[in-house]
Amino acid sequence: MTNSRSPQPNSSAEPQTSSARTNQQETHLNRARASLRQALSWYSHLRKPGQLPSNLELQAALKPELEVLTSNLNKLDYSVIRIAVFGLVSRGKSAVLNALLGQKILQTGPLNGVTQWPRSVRWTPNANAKVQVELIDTPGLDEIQGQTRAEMAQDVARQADLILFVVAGDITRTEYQALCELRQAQKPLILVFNKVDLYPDTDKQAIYQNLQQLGARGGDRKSVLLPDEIVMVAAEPTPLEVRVEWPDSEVTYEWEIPAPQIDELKQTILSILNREGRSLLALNALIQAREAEAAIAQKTIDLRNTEAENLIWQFTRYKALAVALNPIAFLDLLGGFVADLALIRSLSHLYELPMTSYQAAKLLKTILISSGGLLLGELGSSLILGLGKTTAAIASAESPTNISAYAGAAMTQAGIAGYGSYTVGRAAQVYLEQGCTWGQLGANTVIQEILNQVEPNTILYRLRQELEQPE
Ligand SMILES: Nc1nc2c(ncn2[C@@H]2O[C@H](COP(=O)(O)OP(=O)(O)O)[C@@H](O)[C@H]2O)c(=O)[nH]1
Ligand SMILES: [Mg+2]
Repeated sequence: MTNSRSPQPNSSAEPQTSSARTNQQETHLNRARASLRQALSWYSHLRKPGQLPSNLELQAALKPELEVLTSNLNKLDYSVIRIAVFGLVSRGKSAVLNALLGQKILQTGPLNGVTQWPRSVRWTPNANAKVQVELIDTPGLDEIQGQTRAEMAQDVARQADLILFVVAGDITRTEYQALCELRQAQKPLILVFNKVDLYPDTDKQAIYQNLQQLGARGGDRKSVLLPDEIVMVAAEPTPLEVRVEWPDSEVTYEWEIPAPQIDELKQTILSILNREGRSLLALNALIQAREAEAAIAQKTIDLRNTEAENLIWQFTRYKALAVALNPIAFLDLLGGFVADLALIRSLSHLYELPMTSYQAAKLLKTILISSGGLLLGELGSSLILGLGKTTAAIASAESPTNISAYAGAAMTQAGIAGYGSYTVGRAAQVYLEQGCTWGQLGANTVIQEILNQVEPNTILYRLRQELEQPE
């Protein structure tokens, strides 16, 4: 008898061996790099000065986005993971980073405002790490006010690949709000419960359980935190006064600084970095690239708005005229189709957004289908009126009175065709605004690729549901 078991297809949900995982992470990094390189070459070389009057202005406007693309590509090339620390004032954010670093590099202190600006420090967690880590210290979320605070937090969170949120006991309302806001950044987050040396064991456990419950209770059905994303540390334990008895029976008191308790956090971070660090890095770079590309498209479209309007109208008139003057049915239909295609090509050229003829044709098809009724009307009228027009044209050759019949059919048809062209132009504008991140090696495509491959036990897997929701 033959073996009834058939070989199982290698599903992405199955746990992988560590070497397979390493390969996969490497692939993710390479795909992200390729995607960013493609984007950079599209956007930095296409916009040469001199071709259009607004080019210089456009170049200046796009500088920040091009910088985002460049800096993310660098990050990928050097595999630098950014870990940012957040929390309210004096929770020990700087102290936690110092404890990870193993030396007191960042200033800490009981006074508010010791850390004024985000600061970053290189960390080499272990000798054979495949990634480099940059630790980013920030001021307390309650130290800077209003708009600046929100901007700083957003900015740092956007750049971070992993977020440490430091609390020092039961969480306050402000902290909970800040935590939820940070979760919006859709980045992996570890809740660090610091200063555990200040609490007796029972209190410590009670607070830990509170934090767990709070994490599980997140808004809109999603949990804010999983239990293994909460870690207890004592980054800079309070010095203890110890009594020292000397051989000559003299007694003195000395301050002893207990060793920090930081190993569990270090291990948690290391295992994340090891398991999915490079994939997280790739994904984050792609997400930032996608944002930058959307901004590039938007700015280009805004700056070229007048030219685009003119172009659309020009094509609309041209198409209407071509359709009206063409006496043969089907040929005008074809002519109209070609005109729409040319309009899409011209628009993408004007915006200098990447679009091949193939993509333009596909886009036109999508538009034809999605704008249904109106364009069907156009097609229908092309056929019926076109046939009528052909008949009228034949008839008008025999009798001059029939010319008016021809003209009537032609005018109606031209009006509908022209309007159709206008719709196509508008739809193409919208598509170009959002569409160039799709397509081969487009940021969205590669993001999907990576997300489709993540394993169930990873942070990425958990982020997937959130990331997959359309923006
Ligand atoms: N007892 C105790 N105190 C700590 C611990 N970590 C930090 N601190 C103290 O908390 C204060 C604020 O620390 P700092 O790192 O400057 O807080 P930040 O404002 O969040 O950066 C300092 O006086 C630290 O000595 C800890 O684990 N245990
Ligand atoms: Mg600080």
